[in-house]
Amino acid sequence: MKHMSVELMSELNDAYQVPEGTLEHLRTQSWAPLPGLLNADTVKTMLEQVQKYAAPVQPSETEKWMTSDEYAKVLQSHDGMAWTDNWFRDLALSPRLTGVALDLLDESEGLFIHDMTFTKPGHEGGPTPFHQDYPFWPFDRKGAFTIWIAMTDLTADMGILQFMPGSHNEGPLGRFSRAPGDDIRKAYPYLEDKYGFAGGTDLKAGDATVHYDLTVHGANGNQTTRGRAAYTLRYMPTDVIYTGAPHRHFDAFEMTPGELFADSPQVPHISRLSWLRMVGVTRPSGTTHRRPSCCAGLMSNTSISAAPRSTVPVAHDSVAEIAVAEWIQRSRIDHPCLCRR
Ligand SMILES: O=C(O)CCC(=O)C(=O)O
Repeated sequence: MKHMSVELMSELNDAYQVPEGTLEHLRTQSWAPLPGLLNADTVKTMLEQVQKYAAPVQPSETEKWMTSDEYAKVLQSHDGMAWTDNWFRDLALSPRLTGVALDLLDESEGLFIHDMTFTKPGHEGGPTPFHQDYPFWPFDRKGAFTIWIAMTDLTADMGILQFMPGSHNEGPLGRFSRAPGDDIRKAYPYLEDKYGFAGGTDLKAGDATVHYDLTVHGANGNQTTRGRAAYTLRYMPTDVIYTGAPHRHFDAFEMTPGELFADSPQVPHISRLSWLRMVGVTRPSGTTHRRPSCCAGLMSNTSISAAPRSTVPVAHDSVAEIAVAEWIQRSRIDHPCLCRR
């Protein structure tokens, strides 16, 4: 499958300045806005890529609710594109998106784990029942989050994602799916009064929100005639262990319960290296590259010289300084695995 165009890639090499207070907002409110994460041209191309190339989600035995006609009126999805299509891989591992993910993880390294579209059909697309994501995922701990990106201009009456602020502090509340009627509020009627709702307001194409895997979230129905299209990217910390709970996307990784996701060749690592590449700084001479096992044979260990100071754009000086300091301190680099399996 084809890679991203140079023009688009150069835009995705541009840092997104996460608005001040975003991490604090996420930690206290369970979600946060990321206005203008991508520009309208990028999401237009993204929508075209989805429509042209992506296959609809293939639910597994444990997710039969996703195949029902009722569910098709709530959401229609594609997922795992970044595991089959270089275009989506390039997007998910771009400096712009990995930079945001690392800022939200508040770490210098993390993992990219999943991508998925969520289109709520026009002509009375049903509401998305409120739920948490974590109970469906084979993760031994919390910490993953979803970046939900509007693929066109969206208005509130299209059923934009809403969040219960503070609800991630409840811990896992059990499996409530996105199937019509299976709403977490039925089992926990107190949630609505305790937390209320946030989000759900108009978004421009390329605006995004982020929510934790434990955040209780859902959406109203789509009262317009236009489909409400969103693309999501999911990232998580490096210390999460695979539990073996069935899940159509993670099953394909063929992991052993108890294994670190970080050790799976199917799971791309993200690190501040993306930033280093972006600002034109490369490896100091004499250091070697620690390769994930999946890339063995595809790349050779190399010694690369640091780029001349003058290649670092002035606007990114502070970012470059921080990244270089972290890099030298760690004395080794993991890099996103770009090989296909
Ligand atoms: O887009 C929607 O309505 C649901 C999305 C969702 O549940 C998620 O991003 O975790």
